[in-house]
Amino acid sequence: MSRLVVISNRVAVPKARGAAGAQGGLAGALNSALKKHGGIWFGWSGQESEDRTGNINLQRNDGVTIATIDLSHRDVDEYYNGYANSTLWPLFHYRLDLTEYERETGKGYERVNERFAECVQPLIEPDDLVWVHDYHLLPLGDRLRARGLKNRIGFFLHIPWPPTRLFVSLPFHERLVKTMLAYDVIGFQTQEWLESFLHYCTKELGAKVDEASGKVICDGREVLAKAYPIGIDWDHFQAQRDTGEARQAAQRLLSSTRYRTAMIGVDRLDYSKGLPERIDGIGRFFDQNPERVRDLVYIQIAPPSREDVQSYQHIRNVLEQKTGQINGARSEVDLVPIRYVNRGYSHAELYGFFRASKIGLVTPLRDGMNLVAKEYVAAQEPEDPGVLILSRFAGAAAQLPDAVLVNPHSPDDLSHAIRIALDMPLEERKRRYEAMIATVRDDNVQNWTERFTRDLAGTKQARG
Ligand code: ADQ
Repeated sequence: MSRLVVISNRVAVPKARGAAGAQGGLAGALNSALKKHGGIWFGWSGQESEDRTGNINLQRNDGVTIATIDLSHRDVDEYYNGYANSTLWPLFHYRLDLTEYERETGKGYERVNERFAECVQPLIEPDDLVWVHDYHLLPLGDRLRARGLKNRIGFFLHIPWPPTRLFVSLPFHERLVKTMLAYDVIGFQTQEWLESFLHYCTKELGAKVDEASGKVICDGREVLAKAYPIGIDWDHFQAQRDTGEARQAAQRLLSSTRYRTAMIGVDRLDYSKGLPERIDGIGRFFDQNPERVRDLVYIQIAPPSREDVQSYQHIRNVLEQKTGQINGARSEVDLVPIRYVNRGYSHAELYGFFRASKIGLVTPLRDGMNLVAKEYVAAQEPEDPGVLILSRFAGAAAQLPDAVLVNPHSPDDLSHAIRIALDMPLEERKRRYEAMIATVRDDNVQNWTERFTRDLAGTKQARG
């Protein structure tokens, strides 16, 4: 079996002791795939330093090598905060209004991708499978090929691929996508993002798509482009159920929301997650159903992210203001309708909170997949499951059509969905839960890793 080399912006270093099973989600799955294949996980350490000697920090753990490099302050500013998070992230989430096009940050992005290639190349052996992750590293495969690497190289995009009409607003879009043709396999979360990518390749690059094999044929190259919907680490998440931490978390929430239905939202504080729109929807529900204000408590867990980027500071202010307005108008001595918690929690605690909440509200304006939706379903009590309200614009909606699907831009739609969820009879809750749980269990992150690496291993090696 070939070794695996995973390359992503950040790496998740396993906890030193008892790492197996201690870590969930994508990080846990990639670490277990790495353990199985043996191999390396390479990325940025998260640290800034001006040292350009090309030092790589190496750490070995259970047959897996974690290799990281530091970046300079300028690199972080231009590549990470700049091009990746102020250009590609908003553009790929359909937010042209927030997208910044700066020549300097584009150059910084190319420079850091070149630096990644330069540093990781000596660590790669001829038979290794190389798996590059996400929008930070779109041109990395091309940079590795330019250095003569003939290995099989795959790429997975965790976020949406935007429609061609939006994507062409990116200066040098053609150059960027042509670099992606250096990969052997390109994976997307859903059929919709895959179709947008194929549309771009055929319309803008004149590529041919072979329907039978799923290959994009362009400039003498053949690339397999396919949807691989990501899932949760089912076993790890289920293992949380019997932990004291999960039970205590559920108990805390239940005892503080007695006689009321707890509705929960858990998100990174990011404008793609539709948080202000969600609060507007909840406000509309209270306006339209004043007699039910006492029936519902909404808990929003949203730790800050990417605080160095201006649009992220803005979203935090907007959210605090909207929450404050509703609480100001609707609170009673014994009731605060919205609890906004500005911090993260462990997976065990989240499990407990999800289980104790009879409604899960997941309403991104646009999302590659959204694992919170799947975690919410996974944490439900089968005999008395809660209701998932899910944005039709999340990748997860394609996999979970039995959720209550909503348009997150419409406060009326959200308000209506909350009312339906509050009043949904047990029989219907069970029917919807049973339809969703099989997908959440079977399309788990281990199967996702397996499907991708199997396809990558199946492609022909040695390209020119
Ligand atoms: P994110 O946008 O970060 O990731 P999402 O799928 O919503 O992704 O959540 C990822 C993980 O973070 C989940 O396991 C969740 O429990 C955890 N998390 C989120 N908010 C949290 C909070 N407040 N406290 C604690 N934990 C929290 C990107 C894409 C997604 C895609 C993932 C995986 O944007 O569309 O699903 O990658 O491919």
